[in-house]
This record gives sequence, C-alpha cells and structure tokens, in this order.
Amino acid sequence: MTRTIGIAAAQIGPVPRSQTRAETLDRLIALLRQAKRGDCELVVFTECALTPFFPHWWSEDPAANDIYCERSMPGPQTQPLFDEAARLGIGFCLGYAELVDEGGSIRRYNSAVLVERDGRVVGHYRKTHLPGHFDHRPGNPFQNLEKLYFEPGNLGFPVFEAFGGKVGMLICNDRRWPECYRCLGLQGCELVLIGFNTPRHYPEFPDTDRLADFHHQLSLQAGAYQNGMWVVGAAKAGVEEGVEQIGGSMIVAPSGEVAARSTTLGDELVIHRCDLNACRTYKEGVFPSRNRRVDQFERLLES
Ligand code: CDT
Repeated sequence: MTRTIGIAAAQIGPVPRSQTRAETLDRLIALLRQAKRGDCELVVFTECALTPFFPHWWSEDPAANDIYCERSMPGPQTQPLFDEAARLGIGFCLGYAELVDEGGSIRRYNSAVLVERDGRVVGHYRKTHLPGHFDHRPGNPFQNLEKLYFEPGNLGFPVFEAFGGKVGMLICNDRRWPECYRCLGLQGCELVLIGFNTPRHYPEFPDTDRLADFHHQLSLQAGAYQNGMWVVGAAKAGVEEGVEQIGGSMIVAPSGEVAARSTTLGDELVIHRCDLNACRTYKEGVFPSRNRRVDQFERLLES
C-alpha cells in the first residue's frame, strides 16, 4: 500500500530590498496556487522566505533589522498566506525571522512553521546551527551575520505527526550536520523539510566555492539515505542584493536518489509525489533502527 503526498519545494528568486512584504507574499501565494494545480498537498518555502536575507548586511544596530522579523505567526502580514492555503486545502512549511519576548527579554530566531492543510499550525522549529561571524568584515564582499542577529534554536529537533506521516524541519546550515538528520531519524521521521540561502562564494574559504552545489547535494542525499527519509530542499536562488546564491532546490528519496530538482534560479516549483512507505526499505531493511548499536547511540544522545 502506498502513502503518497504531493510535495512542492517552492524555490524563490531574489527578494530585493525594495520589494514590499506584501509583494513578496504575493509571489509565495502564486506558488501555492501553482502547487495546487500540480496536485500538491504540501509546499515547502525557503529560509527567511518573506524578506531579503538580511544577515548578509552589517548594521551598527542589529535591531534595525527587526523590520524583517515576525512577532507572531500568523501575523497581520502573513495572514493572507494562511488564508489562501486553507482555502486551497494545501499545507506549507515557511521559514521566517522570528522576534519573541521570552520572560521580558527580546530574542530573535531563524525559524520555520509547519501548517496543515486545514490551516492548523502543527509546530515550529528554530535553526540550531547559525553560520558566519559576529563581527563586521568590511573586506568581504558580503557579511554572514547570523550569529549576531539570531540566537541558536532552543526547540531541539521535534518530529510532528502531520500529512499522514512523521515530519521534521531543518534550516539551511543544519543540513550539513549529520546529527540533525539522525536526531530526526531516531524519532522515526519520514520527511524532512529544509529551506536554505546558500551563497556560491565563501569569503573565508574560497577554495570551497567550486564545490558549493556538490556539498549541498551531498548533504541532502546522505541525510536522506542514511536515515531512510524523504528530504525536501527549497532554495532562495539567484543574485540578491549582490550576493549570488546557488539555488539547487530538490526532493531526495529515502534511497538517496534525487527525485526532482530545479532548473532555474528564479521562482519555481519542484514537484514530486512522495510515497512515505518508501522509507521502510531503508529504515527497516538497510538500517534497522532497533539494533543494539543504535540503542547505544540513543543512550549517548540522552546523556
Ligand atoms: N543560511 C545559511 O545557513 N547559509 C550557510 C552558508 C554560510 S557560509 C558561512 C549554508 O550552510 O548554506
């Protein structure tokens, strides 16, 4: 018996500084509608999908970028996306910059929300691995200031019952770390949703530039195969405010094979009907999860 779900990775091209939040939201809503026409039930948007990727910009006052943060989800500016998705009966995962008041302290996270087809918020994830630096590096062509603008996520690696299966989320740099997938896989996760903004150029280590696409794909394929999960990666692509980003949105099967991939660096859907039961061959066959070695690993994680 199959357990299939039509999934679209919703890649978006550059979001210029001059674009209003409402204009960006219209682009996301257009992709939702296109996904519905493509028989999809779940759309995966990228990391910080509502705004330009502002951690590339230095500011003396990091709070100046609070205009790019959401104080609630849904909020007044994102409600139209939630309304249209519920009207279409389509769920989504949306990356956004989050600003919260935690016990009187203002905190900022690089976050994602998972929403079911009826509009119900299923759960949240906050990015664990914040790449880059705290300091201004004026010699670099652009900055990587996520460490300055965000705090590391404090929600762990939750797995949610949704879309007829077990679903987890990661955000961009998380996808390079095998333990992220492992923490999800050990909870039986069958589908991992990942948004990313990946520059082609790494100012501190330019020798890796020629491998940017390869390392991205390698990470998704290894995570999928070694944990028997579907992995969906949705990019912010193209040249945004002078920063070239790789694109390369794709859906990877639990076999590690690329099932579908983007062909442009603009707004584009990457669609595949994913059979969640295909995870079983790898979870129970190739990597049986209840063997002694994995039990030991779980104990290590708990300690
Ligand atoms: N957004 C994000 O996490 N990007 C990183 C690049 C960081 S380069 C220091 C990535 O892993 O793609």
